Amino acid sequence: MERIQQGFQKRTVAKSRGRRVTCEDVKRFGKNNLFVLFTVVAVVAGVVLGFCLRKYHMSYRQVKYFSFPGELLMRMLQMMVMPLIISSLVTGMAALDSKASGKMGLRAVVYYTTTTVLAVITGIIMVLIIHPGAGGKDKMHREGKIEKVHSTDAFMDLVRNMFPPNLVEACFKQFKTGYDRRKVSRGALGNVSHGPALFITNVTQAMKLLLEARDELVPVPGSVNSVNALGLVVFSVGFGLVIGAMKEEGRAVGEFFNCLNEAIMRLVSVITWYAPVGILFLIAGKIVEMEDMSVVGGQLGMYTITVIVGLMIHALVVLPTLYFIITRKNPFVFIGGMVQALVTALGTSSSSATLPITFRCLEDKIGLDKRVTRFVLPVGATINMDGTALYEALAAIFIAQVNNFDLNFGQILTISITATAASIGAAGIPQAGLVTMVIVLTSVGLPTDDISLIIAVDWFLDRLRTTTNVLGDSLGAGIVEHLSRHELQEMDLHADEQMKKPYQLMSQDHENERVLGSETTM
Ligand code: 7O9
Repeated sequence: MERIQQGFQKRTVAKSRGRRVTCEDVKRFGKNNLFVLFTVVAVVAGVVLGFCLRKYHMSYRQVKYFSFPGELLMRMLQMMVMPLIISSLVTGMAALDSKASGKMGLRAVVYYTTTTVLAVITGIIMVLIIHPGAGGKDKMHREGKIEKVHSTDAFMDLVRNMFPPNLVEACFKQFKTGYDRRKVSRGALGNVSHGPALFITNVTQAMKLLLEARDELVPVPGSVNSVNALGLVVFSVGFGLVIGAMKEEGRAVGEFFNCLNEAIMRLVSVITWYAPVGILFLIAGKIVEMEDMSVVGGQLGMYTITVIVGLMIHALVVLPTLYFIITRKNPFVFIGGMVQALVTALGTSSSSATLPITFRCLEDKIGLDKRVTRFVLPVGATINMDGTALYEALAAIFIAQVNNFDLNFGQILTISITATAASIGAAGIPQAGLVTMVIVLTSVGLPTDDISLIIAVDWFLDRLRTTTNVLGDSLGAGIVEHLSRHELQEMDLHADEQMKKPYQLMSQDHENERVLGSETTM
């Protein structure tokens, strides 16, 4: 009981401000802020360096060599993601009893859907007000080829990916329906596929069948090389719940995953020291590499501005207001603590690669309860993508505008629903970026080839979407923690009666050690 109270005190003390200030505190504050400063300086330096180097017109090879330190950061972060999501979800679920996890899960899901719908509405309002598509598409630049996708197949792939038949394979492969051209004959004898009909009685009939045979695209199973995050999340949640329910029997495995999680987080704190360098080169490399931006004039320029304004309104007005209404705390203090994760999202343009840094910011800087972050963050990173939802709805309406295609209310509603669904399912759909956009466009009969009009700016807008996605996940964790505070306190108080408690105690004991650990790594 004493240890539990100590743990509880540690957390409340860490959270409260204006307490006795020790020399240690000042040092830690200085270091933390120095670090944020480093990260912000890295972005500015990256942009400046990138623009300075552009005039040297580097070759492709030189650009790749130049971005190497950035590539290394991406690789290091991605290396952490898989063990991190598995261990955090398993321990996060095991540490909660089924009632608490059910309630917390419900709150998280309500938050995800509300914010995604709000994001879509913001995007639609912005694109309707600014109307960036006025003037047609004839003079616009096109880039890339758009693959055709069948929405039903993409949806089935999503569901298939939730249940990977082989967990090891799920760590590097996703199921993706491919298409094959096959001769299919639909003769007088009914639907006959794959080869000659069984009852061909004469040559004329055979000839007729052959003439009527035509090529048809048939779906065939295939796969792409990318982590099947959705499958791993589904498995880890289920596994964690079962371990929690097994009480004493499941303790050993639970402690194993807890230790794994702590170890990974220590590795992450080592990586964070390298992050500013990596971010600098990621950003500079991208700026050196980018095509001449002269294509971004006219409608495409207006479109870019519309997306930026929409994302800013969502990230700096809608989400903070929601946070303030629910928790009555200053959202900008929260966002201030997240700077490092937000900058990493900007640099990497991947919310999953940013996940390790998001964890660190939320647990160490903002001091959220680990039982909440471990559960809410990986799920949020997989299904909550406000920026992506806003972007897809906005892009679809922009494409309608450049085609002078008048959308009625029903069609706008269809776009909202498909954009929401696409952002939720993105992680489960292989090569999601374009595929989800194609699905949104086909839902209202817009030409999918016109995605090539917006590809030129996608790399840039992707970075902003990712930052919004990470912010949405983080504020969500803050809101869910606030709403679940009573259950968490109750669990703290009754901890000694529960078998699962040792995980929490361990993690709280390590909390301080880790901060010290990360200081010594400097
Ligand atoms: C953006 F959390 C993890 F680690 F479990 C996790 C791992 C992988 C979560 C998600 C994924 C994943 O594969 N996500 C994914 C996201 C896959 C395809 C597309 C997207 C959408 O990405 C965003 C966008 O393009 O708008 C954005 N780049 O948030 O990462």
